[in-house]
Amino acid sequence: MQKLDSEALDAELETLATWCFDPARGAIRREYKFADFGQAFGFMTRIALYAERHDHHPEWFNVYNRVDMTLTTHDAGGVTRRDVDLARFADQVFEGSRLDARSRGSA
Ligand code: HBI
Repeated sequence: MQKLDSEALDAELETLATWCFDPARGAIRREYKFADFGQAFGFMTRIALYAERHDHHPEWFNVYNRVDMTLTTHDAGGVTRRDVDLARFADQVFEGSRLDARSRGSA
């Protein structure tokens, strides 16, 4: 898979407003914050299952309720559609977990 050229990447980033491009890494990054560690780990579990299914894996750092995610395609040396798809999936899971938390009255 080919990395996105800067025009295509800019167009994707317009609709991924919470993500930023790290030119030094050739990667996109975002931070997620949850109510607690259980919520963060539940999120990571869903992402891990997606990653295995698509053979495309995030670089991430977790401490308690925070997950920092960095997406790049090592094989392509930059950001590809697979990273954009994973970013969108992660955002959907995150939004879903926030709605769940709200309906339980815990956030
Ligand atoms: N995950 N983010 C990311 N980038 C890759 O290039 C990649 C991966 N997961 C598995 C994978 N490549 C395999 O195709 C092998 O290269 C290990």
